[in-house]
Amino acid sequence: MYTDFGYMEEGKLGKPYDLKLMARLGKFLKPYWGLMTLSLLFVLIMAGLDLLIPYLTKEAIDRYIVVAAREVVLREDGSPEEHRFWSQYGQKLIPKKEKGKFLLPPDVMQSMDRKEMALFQKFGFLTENRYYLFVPQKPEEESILKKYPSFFEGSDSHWFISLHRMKELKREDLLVLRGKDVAGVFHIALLVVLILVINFGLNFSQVYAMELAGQKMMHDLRMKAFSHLQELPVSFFDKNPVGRLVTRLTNDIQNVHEMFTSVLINLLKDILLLIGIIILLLQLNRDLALVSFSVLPLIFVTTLFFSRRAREAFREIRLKIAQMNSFFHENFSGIKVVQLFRREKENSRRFEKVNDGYYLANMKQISIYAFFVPLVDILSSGAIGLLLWYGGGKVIQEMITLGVLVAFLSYIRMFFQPIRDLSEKYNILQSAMASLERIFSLLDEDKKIFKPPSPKKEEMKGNIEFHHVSFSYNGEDKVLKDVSFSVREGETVAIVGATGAGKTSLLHLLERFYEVEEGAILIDGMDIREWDITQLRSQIGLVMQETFLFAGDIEENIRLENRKIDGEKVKEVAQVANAEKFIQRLPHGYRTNVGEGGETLSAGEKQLLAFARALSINPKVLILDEATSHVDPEKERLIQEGLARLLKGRTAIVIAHRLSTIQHADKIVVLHKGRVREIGTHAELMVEKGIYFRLYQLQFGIKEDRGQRLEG
Ligand code: DCP
Ligand code: MG
Repeated sequence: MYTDFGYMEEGKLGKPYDLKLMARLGKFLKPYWGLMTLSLLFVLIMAGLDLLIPYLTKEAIDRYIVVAAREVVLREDGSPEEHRFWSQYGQKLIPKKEKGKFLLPPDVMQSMDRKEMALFQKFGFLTENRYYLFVPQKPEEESILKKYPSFFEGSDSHWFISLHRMKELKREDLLVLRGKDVAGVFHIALLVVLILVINFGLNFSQVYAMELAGQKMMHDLRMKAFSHLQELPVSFFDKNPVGRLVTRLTNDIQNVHEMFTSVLINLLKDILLLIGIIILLLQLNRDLALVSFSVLPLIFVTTLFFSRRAREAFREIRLKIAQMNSFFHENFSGIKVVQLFRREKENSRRFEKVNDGYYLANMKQISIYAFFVPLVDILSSGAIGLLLWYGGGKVIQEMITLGVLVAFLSYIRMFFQPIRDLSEKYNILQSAMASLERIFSLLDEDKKIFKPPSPKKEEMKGNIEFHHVSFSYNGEDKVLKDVSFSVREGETVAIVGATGAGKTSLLHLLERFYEVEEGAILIDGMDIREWDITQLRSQIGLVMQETFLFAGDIEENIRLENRKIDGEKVKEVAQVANAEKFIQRLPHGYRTNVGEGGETLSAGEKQLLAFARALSINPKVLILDEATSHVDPEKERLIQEGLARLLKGRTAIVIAHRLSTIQHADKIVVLHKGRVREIGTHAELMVEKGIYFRLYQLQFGIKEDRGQRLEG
C-alpha cells in the first residue's frame, strides 16, 4: 500500500543547463523565433536604457549642478609643470584683471586627466578658488550685473563671480544667474522620464512577446505530449499511473514555462547588465571600480554556499509535493474502500505526516532565504558604505567629480540586485531541466503500435483465427499459452473459464491493445498486425467488462463522435440494446449528462449503454465481455432477444460466466489457466464430461458433483 506511484523522481534535479535538452526545446521554439528575437531586442534596449539613467544623473550633477571654474596663478619663472600647463591649456584660459591670474573653465577641467589635475594642484598653481562663469545674454541677466556691481569681475562676454560671493545673492537672482543650469537639469530630468516611459512600453511588449512565444510553445508541447500518449499501447499505461502522466502534462510543462519566461531572457538581461556595469565603472574610474568589486568574492562565496543549501530545500519540497500528490490520488480514488474499512483516521494520521513534511520543507527553504537575502543586502550595503568612504574621499581630493560618485552608487545598487536573484534562478533552471528531461523521455517512449507499410483497409468478413497465440503482460508469466481456435464468419463463439483464465486477455489481443508475443491472430486470413488499426477497431465492436462513461450526455456517449450516425440512429441502437427504457426515465432523456460530474448510472445501465455504443458502429464482429452479468433476469432476456436479432450476419465472441446464456453458441471454447482445454458445442462438451461439464454442474447446483474440483 501507499506506493510512491513513481513520484519519487519528481524530487530529482537536473544539471542547471543541458545543451542537448535545450537544443530539443529549441525545436519547439522554432515557429516563434520572430517573437523571441523581438523580445531579445527589447531586452537589449532596456538594458542599455537602464544603464543610461545613472550616467545621466552624473551628467546633471557635473555639468549643471556642481559647476565651477578654478583660479590658476602662473609665474613667469615657474616650474616646468607650469610651462607644460600653459602650453597645453593656455589658449583656453580666461585672463583675470591681475597679471598672471586666469580662470580654468569647467568644461576644460572636465576633459582633463584627473591625475594630472592632482599634480597641478600639488604644485600650487591650480588653486582652490572657485568662480562661476557667467555669459549674460538676456536683459534680465544683464541687470544682475548692475544690481551687484562689486560681485562680478571680467568684461564683455566673460563675467565671473566667486562661489563665496554667489551665496550672498538673492534666491531669485541666483536662479536668473544660473538659468542655463536649471534648464539643463530640467532637460535631463525630462530625458529620464522619457526613458522610463519608453522602458515601460518596452517592458510590456517584451513580457507580452515572451509570454506569447512561451505559452504557444507550451501549448504545442502539451498537444504533442497528449497525442503521443494517446498513441502509446495500453501496456504503457499499466506501468505509468495516470497521476504521474498528469504531472508531466501540467507541473513539468509549467516548470519549463517558468524557466523560459522568468529565467532565460531575464538571465540574459542580468548578465548584460552586469557586464555593462563592470565596463562602465572601469571606464568611469578604475580605482573606485576595483574598490567596489572588492566585496564580490565574498558575495560569490555566500551565494555558492546558499544556493547549495537552497537547492536541497527546493528538492525536498518537490519531493514532498509529489508524495502529497500521490497520497491524495490514492486516497480519493479509493474513497469507497477508505470509508468502508474506516481508514479515515489512519489515513488522516498518515496524511498529517506527509503534510508536516511538506510544511517543514517549506519552512526550511524560507529560513534559508530569510537569512540569505538580507545577508546579500548587508554585503551590498557594505559595498556601498565602502564606496561612500573611499569615493567621498576622492571627491574631496578632487580626484573624481561628485557626479561620478553618485553614478557609482546607483550602478552598484543595480549590480547587486541580479546577484541576489541568481541562486533562485539557478534553482528554477535546475528543476526545469529535470522536468524537460522527463517530458522528453515521455516523448521518446517509442514503443508505438506497429504500423505496417501498406495496411489492409478492406471491409471485414469476420473470419477469426487464433493461431498458437501466447502472451504475457510482463514478459514473464504467460497468461495465454498456445491458444488456437477459430471463429467462422457469422458464427457465435463462447469463451468460458474460471476467473483469471485469460478470457479478457484474448480480447485485448484481438483489439490490439497489446501485441501477441508468439503465434498470430488472423482475420480473413490476414495477420491483424497487417490490418489498418483504425479499420480493425472500427469493425470490431467491444463491450467491456467495465464501461467507461465520458463527460457528456447519453447521446454523445453512445455515438462517441461517430459523425455517421444521427440522433435517430442513436435511438434505434438504444432500442435494440434495450437501453431505451431506462434512458427515458432519466431527467433529460438522451440529453442527460453522465460521466464525471453527471448523473450516475447503475452498473447494469452502463452495460446496456455500452452495448448500444458497440452497436452504433455497426461492427462486423461483436465482442461481449460478460455483457449480461450485471443485468437482472428480465433485462437479460430482453438482451438475449435483441442479440439474437443482432448477431445475425455478424461474427461474435461472447464471454459469459453464466453458462445458461451461451448454450446456443455455435462453439464453446473452454480456457483454463491460459490454455484451451475443450472446444465444442454445448452438447458435445456435456458428453465429454470435462471442465465445462463440471462448471455447468457447479453452476446449476447438481449436488453429487460438488466435491469435484476445477483442477484439470
Ligand atoms: N493480468 C495482468 N495485467 C493486466 C491484466 C491482467 O497481469 N493488465 C493478469 C491477471 C490474470 C491474467 O492476466 O492473472 C488473466 O487476466 P484476464 O483479465 O484475461 O482474466 P479473465 O478475463 O479470464 O478473468 P475474469 O473472469 O475475472 O474477467
Ligand atoms: Mg475478464
